[in-house]
Amino acid sequence: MTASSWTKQHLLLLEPLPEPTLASLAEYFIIHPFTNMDDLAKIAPDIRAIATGGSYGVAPEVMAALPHLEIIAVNGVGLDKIDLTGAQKRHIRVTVTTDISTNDVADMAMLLLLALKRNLKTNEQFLLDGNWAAGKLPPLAHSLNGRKLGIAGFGRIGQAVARRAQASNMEVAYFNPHPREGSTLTFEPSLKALAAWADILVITLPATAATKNIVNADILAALGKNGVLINTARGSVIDEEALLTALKSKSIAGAGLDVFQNEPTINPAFLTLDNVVLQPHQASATIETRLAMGQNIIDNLLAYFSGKPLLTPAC
Ligand code: 8YV
Repeated sequence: MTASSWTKQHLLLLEPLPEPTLASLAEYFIIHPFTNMDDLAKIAPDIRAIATGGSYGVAPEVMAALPHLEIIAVNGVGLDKIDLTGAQKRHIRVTVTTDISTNDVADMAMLLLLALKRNLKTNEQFLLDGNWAAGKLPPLAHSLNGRKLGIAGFGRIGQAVARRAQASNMEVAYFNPHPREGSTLTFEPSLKALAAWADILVITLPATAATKNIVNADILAALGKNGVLINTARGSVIDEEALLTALKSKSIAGAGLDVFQNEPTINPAFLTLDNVVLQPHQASATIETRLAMGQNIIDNLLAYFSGKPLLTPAC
């Protein structure tokens, strides 16, 4: 399809996209970056498509303000900030970037884990402070080799974490609503039992009503004082007050967190801890992956407005 044989539709942009993605998108759509509800009211009747991020989603009032909305293309895989039932009722299609970010997100889980276990932050500070040059040595770190890694949520990302953990010679088991067909790894139907078994608990669960605060004080107590928690899923799956208490009292050893409740204004108590590694929701934020995600958005939108099947529909 060429841009010249195409009638440009109006698209509401709710979250920034990479420049090259925006440039390609602009060949086919009139892009309206969201500013505020008053400005939106002026263009609302024209809008037929939305592009948004997984962590940003679509606010209910924005969806309600768009009478001719037909498709929401999500730059991510998380659907927790989108009213899917409402979309279905209005026959609004929703697409996600299925499987594009899987490996990067799994890499982030391992990065957080290795940074914690191998004292990456404190060792670098030690070097920068001149301690090494002064002939000192930092304390020894901890090995991943032979450790037990439990994965909560065994979809694509959970399985990609498992492959990496096995390559690091770790024992792996998983918690999931059901055993994953074809997997030879140990399925553990109880999250608490998995946490009690594991040295490291990696959360790759989707954010749903059922998983809200699923990692609570009980699970953290089961993980224990040598246990490490890694979260690359969504902040809502962890009871953050319980986690902060566990981290402050050292009743777990540490946490590697890429996601939080109330992003980006996260609970400031996280900033005061010495047993955490924190990232500003960067698991899928590589140039390669974000450009591929952007292309997926464009391809889905073009397919939809050409009457072709969606590439990666969520509904
Ligand atoms: C992105 C995400 O950070 O896939 C998701 O659901 O949360 C991430 O990949 C986000 O969608 C970027 O907008």
